[in-house]
Amino acid sequence: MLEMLKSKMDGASFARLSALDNEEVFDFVAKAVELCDPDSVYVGDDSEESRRYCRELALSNREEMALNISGHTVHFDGYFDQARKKEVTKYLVPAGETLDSKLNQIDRDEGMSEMEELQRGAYKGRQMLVRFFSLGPAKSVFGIPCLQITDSAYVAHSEDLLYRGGYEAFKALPKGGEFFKFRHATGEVDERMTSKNPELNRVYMDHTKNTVYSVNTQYAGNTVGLKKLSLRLALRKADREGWLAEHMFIMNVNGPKGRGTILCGAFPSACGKTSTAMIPGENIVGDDLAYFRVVDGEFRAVNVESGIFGIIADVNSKDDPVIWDVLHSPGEVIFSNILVKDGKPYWLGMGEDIPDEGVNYCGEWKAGMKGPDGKDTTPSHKNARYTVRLNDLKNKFADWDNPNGLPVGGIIYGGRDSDTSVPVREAYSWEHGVCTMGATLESETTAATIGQEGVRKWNVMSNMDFLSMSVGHYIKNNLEFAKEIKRPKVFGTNYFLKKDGEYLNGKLDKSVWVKWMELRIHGEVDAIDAACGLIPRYADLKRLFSEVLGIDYTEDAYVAQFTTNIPKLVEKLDRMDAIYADVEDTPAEMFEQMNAQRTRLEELRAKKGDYVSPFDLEG
Ligand code: SPV
Ligand code: MN
Repeated sequence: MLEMLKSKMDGASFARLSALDNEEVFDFVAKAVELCDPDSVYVGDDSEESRRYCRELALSNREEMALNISGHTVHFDGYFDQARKKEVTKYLVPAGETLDSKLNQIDRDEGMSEMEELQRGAYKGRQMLVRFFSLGPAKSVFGIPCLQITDSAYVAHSEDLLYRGGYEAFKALPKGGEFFKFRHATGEVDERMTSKNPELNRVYMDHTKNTVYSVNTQYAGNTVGLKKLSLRLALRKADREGWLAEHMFIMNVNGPKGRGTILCGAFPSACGKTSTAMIPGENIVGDDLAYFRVVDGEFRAVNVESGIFGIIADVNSKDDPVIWDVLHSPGEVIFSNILVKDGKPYWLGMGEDIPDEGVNYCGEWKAGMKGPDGKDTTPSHKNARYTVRLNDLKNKFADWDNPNGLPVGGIIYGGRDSDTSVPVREAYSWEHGVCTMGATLESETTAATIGQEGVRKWNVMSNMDFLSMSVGHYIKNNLEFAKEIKRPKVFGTNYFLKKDGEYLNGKLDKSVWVKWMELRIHGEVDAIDAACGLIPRYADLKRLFSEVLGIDYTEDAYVAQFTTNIPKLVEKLDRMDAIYADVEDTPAEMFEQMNAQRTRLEELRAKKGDYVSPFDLEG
């Protein structure tokens, strides 16, 4: 086998591969060579030379094009390949095994033969890239070594920005040591290097073999193995080993006297996740994926990634100065699916005039053009993105890469809801928060999403798309995690409360909510019991609004934002009862917490009526 592999690669690549002395790696590489039939194979390590090789290959094979600023490139995905595709993302289930009936799945043998057919000969005329990365810090209890095989230099380049190198971790791996592996094949492409056969896009996950396959797609959410493909595998591994893999940002909030407190947050898309992680004056640790473990008796978290694959729409110089600066300075940045005119990138909501022609996700684009499906097009796709290294952000947390993780003070579950929940509230306990804030997380559809506006979508811990077990089992894992130690406080946020069609909060108000949470974690402010959690006192918010934003926070604003809306909160419990009646393995605790919340709300209603001002609660 090694002889066959040797014939496909140069001496340096072969030396790097054979130095690993790992049969499972050799087998996976050999299988890819036999099946996909590349002209040649490149094996990289953690060196700058390997990174440069992939970066330059992405340019020479036209998966990326250089932009005016040095180091900046643009990558395009096909018109029908602009996001993750749930319908074609399936678990390969071996005969005799059952997965939760709500998970998208296919018989393993059937799925494997379909995938092999689609990938057979797919690397002909191309070079196969073999790269090694680490999920989480490599030399750490959190780290998971990963092997990525792909014929896309854009995928490898993205991974060099988004993940820590893992070649040395593979070298140090004991015999039989566990790792994740990914085999992606670009498939047939057109002259723009985008899929000719997007209808044949498949993402198949073999959770029994820690392996994910994908084909006929370029979009990073389907191809970059370490991002969402790995999250499904990590959820299974975490389940086996008693830790948690979450779809959360991590940030450091600066408290009084130089104190820092780590908050992690799960927000479905378009609920304020990245903007919270990037609040001016605080520090970002990560914006998308977190692993939690108990380390030395503490609840600790690592950023699984080392970069950001962020939505670029609405990034502007005023609201997002840190990202804006990175996107306008020399250095490695991959823009994807934005509009390019004369070597300059443009995107929706950037706060500048956007040209009415250029090159974008449609190809040569002109304003008013319809897409191949007859739909209206936009200058830049609403899911257009930037890929950058965390180290390039001025507001990164200095200790973001700590191999022991960072001690977590609080967890936030953030939804989008126009009429039910107050802007910020604290759970009575870990269990109360996990059940009534995380497991009942909802997001309303917006004008930017497909379908009707204002429809509530249930999204457990914002991790729903990635669950590789039943919802009930996942909630149970959250409830049971870290039982023996002090758990973080849990908070619920909602930045989207409206009255008469107008938002009740300013965009920057979240800066105040995180400061309040930070003080609560250290027991430095009191709170008011509002039957579904603890809410801030007026005096504390008045002071914080003044200190943080220089705003005079009025009693009227406080009443409008923090009135307990009992009819709407009960409606939410009704919705959740109906949903959970149909969820397999729901822990009893879930129903207990929801019933207790209902009782508290009904008792409050009997005393104070349907709508209870926070001043009425205080009194
Ligand atoms: C998300 O959609 O949650 C993302 C981008 O972070 S993707 O890579 O598509 O998952
Ligand atoms: Mn995400």
